[in-house]
Amino acid sequence: MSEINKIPSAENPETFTGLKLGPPMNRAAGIPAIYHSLKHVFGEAGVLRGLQALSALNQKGGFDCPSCAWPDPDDERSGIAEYCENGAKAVADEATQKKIGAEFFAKHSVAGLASLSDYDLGKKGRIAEPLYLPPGGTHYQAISWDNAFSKIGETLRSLASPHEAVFYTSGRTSNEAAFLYQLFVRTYGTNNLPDCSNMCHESSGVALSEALGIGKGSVTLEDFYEAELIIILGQNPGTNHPRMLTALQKAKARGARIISINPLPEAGLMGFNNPQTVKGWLNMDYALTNLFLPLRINGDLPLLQAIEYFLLKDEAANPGTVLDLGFIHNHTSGFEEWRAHILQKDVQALSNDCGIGIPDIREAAAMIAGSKKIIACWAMGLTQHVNAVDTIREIVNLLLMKGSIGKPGAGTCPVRGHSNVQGDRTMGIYEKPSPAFLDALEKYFSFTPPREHGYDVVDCIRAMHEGKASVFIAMGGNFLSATPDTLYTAEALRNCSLTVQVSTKLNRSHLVHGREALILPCLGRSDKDILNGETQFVSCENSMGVVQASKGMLTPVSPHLLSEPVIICRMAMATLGKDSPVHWEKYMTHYDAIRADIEQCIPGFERYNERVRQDGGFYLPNGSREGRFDTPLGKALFHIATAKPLELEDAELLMMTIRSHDQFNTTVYGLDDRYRGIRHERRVVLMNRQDMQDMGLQDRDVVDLENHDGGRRRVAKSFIVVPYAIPRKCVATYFPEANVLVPIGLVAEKSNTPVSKAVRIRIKKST
Ligand SMILES: Nc1nc2c(c(=O)[nH]1)N[C@H]1C(S)=C(S)[C@@H](COP(=O)(O)OP(=O)(O)OC[C@H]3O[C@@H](n4cnc5c(=O)[nH]c(N)nc54)[C@H](O)[C@@H]3O)O[C@H]1N2
Ligand SMILES: Nc1nc2c(c(=O)[nH]1)N[C@H]1C(S)=C(S)[C@@H](COP(=O)(O)OP(=O)(O)OC[C@H]3O[C@@H](n4cnc5c(=O)[nH]c(N)nc54)[C@H](O)[C@@H]3O)O[C@H]1N2
Ligand SMILES: [Mo]
Repeated sequence: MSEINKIPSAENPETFTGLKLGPPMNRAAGIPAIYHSLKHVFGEAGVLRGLQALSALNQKGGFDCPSCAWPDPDDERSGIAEYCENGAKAVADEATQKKIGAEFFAKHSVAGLASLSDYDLGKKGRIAEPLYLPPGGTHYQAISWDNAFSKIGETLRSLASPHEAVFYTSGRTSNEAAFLYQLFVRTYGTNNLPDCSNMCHESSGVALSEALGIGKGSVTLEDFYEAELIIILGQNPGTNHPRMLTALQKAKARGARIISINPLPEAGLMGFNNPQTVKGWLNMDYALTNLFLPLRINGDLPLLQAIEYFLLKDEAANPGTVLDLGFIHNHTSGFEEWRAHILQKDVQALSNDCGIGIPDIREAAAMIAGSKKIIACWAMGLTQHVNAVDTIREIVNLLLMKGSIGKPGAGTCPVRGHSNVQGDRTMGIYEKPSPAFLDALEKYFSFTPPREHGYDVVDCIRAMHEGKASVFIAMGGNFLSATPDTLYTAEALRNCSLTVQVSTKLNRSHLVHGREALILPCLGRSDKDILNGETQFVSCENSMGVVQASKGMLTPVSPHLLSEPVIICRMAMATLGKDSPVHWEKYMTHYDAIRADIEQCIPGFERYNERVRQDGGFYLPNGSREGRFDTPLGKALFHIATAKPLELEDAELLMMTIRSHDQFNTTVYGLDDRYRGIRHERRVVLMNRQDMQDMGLQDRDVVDLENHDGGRRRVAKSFIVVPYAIPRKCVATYFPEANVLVPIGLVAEKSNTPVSKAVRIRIKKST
């Protein structure tokens, strides 16, 4: 077979792995979770290496879990296991002893590898040496680090403008690497710094900054233990933030109640067997949710407004019993206009729009009315919608009317995804940096940073598609598979003259590439990183603004790996030469030198090198946590929004793309979604039984999914229909198999986040 003209596939192959269905579970974790985590770790890393890694995971002096951004307890940490099943899987994935180098790539062409599923690609092992794909080449081949950096430097210097290059970051990058990366990119001359946050919590950042003056959440872990009520919207913690269940369990034991707002009855929201306690081992579980509201996809804004309507009515009937009038008066602005707006709503229409009946809405309102300390948690079920920013501001409205921000036991909790996505933003990975941040860089490093805003994820895809950008460099991640409109993004990447991926593991972004391509293999979180004979550590910021050290301890699988900070320094030196205002060599001798300069440029990092060495790290300042709102008025702002219900045509359904239990974003660890009872298959579409009947579909029929937004026909072929407890007209598929259907033009207002949770689709039986 001639490989030369074959364009590698950008999509997962449309093959089935053999679906097995069981009943969905109503409890998360327990003994099976321990079994599954150990099986993964020992299978990949071997027993000794596996035990070595697990014993250091999330311990003081150890390394930060590369999975999610949920915080570690400040005080007591479970001596044996301060991690969860999915953290252990993430470690196993990274600590694997399998590796692939030039020999492997000489045997396997790019087109051949593209015919494998993400699951099979991920199982190949760690990338062991730098690799280069020449123009017209069919196979990656070895390249020296020096030559790889020269090629990047020459290409970047040859561009007509620095704005023709794009520098992506995924959220595992440490603070140290992130600071150096943005510094390199800005001394080179552009703010083209798109990151995974653009697809993730960008909507939260925008909403919270506008309303409260800081784009981060306000609560700490301790607040959970003091809360009276915890509201969880659009989040599946049992799978994506399993250690949050421990916090919820402890909160419940101290009397908190929980409202869950989600189209699906996710196992982890319903109950929990804590595998770190004796009771959990004995299967004595905790029920978690007190009130479950299975709303329609994107029904959150009307639901929140309906709840607020009843709260305002109750306050009017019994003045001073429901609202925190003192807080509203002293700390907020815009309350009266907002109240008038909510009170003129037709509450029955709101109920119809969200799909939750009035009695349940009243019950939620009663629980909120009776609580003084409320925490609201949310994740992708809220952020990846057209009106995401409005919805999150409505959550803030609800908390503000109750005075539930800026006091113990209460506040905002956007639960972050990647383990250092929040820290990367703090370090300046942002296409729209603030003038104050740029001023600080300008002053300390004596150069003129670019002031014009750069491209975010969606804009950079368009720019590459239109030929306005032609070099794409990624610090981690899997850009092709994580982004929307897979085939459009593939065209964009193929338009580039050079694509560069700094990676640990093989993924589809290595296979859909520019005219020339480089893969630069780096150390992961668990790997030992030695400079000048001294083991280095890096640092990360978790979802609650705690900065902590992370020190890997495993021997790297190959001597040819470099750390991310070293890769960035060498890339910068090869590009900027002697004229660089930054002394890059210094950073490659000891990472203390990086932290010393971060301290000079970013507020909150005073005595960074000293404080990061304290057990448990340190908290960054957070105005909204302290009840100080750094908005233009110096007050927290109420916001008026109107829900525009998504009108579906008769044959249309609304699709959300979600994570299964056996994946971390585009890394597929296994084929099971254990809690949902779906095993050994990922090409499934979860549907309401009634909708199936109306459409003449049977259990396990094979269907094609189609979307037609913006005049482009998008088809995802061959999905197996699975009946599921999901509201009418709503369906669910897995990310990234269904990303091919998410239109590039369908983005959230203000945050430009791809709308991965509300895609209009039509379903046709496969022929
Ligand atoms: N094991 C594991 N851990 C992870 C990840 C992973 O892939 N695997 N990914 C990490 C990352 S980067 C992130 S951002 C987080 C993601 O964490 P989550 O946000 O929990 O991830 P999703 O699977 O996208 O789940 C979205 C949830 O929102 C619900 N939902 C969908 N649409 C709506 C809606 O319109 N309204 C409401 N109320 N709910 C809705 C879905 O039913 C689902 O329960 O997890 C992080 N942690
Ligand atoms: N349809 C749909 N699309 C989505 C989402 C959704 O819910 N639905 N969620 C979005 C969200 S929330 C996010 S955060 C993005 C995620 O987007 P990304 O962050 O781009 O994707 P990941 O799958 O997390 O990236 C995995 C790759 O990172 C590399 N890697 C792992 N560890 C390291 C490391 O330590 N250093 C380096 N340099 N590389 C490393 C490995 O090569 C691995 O293959 O996807 C978004 N896309
Ligand atoms: Mo994310």
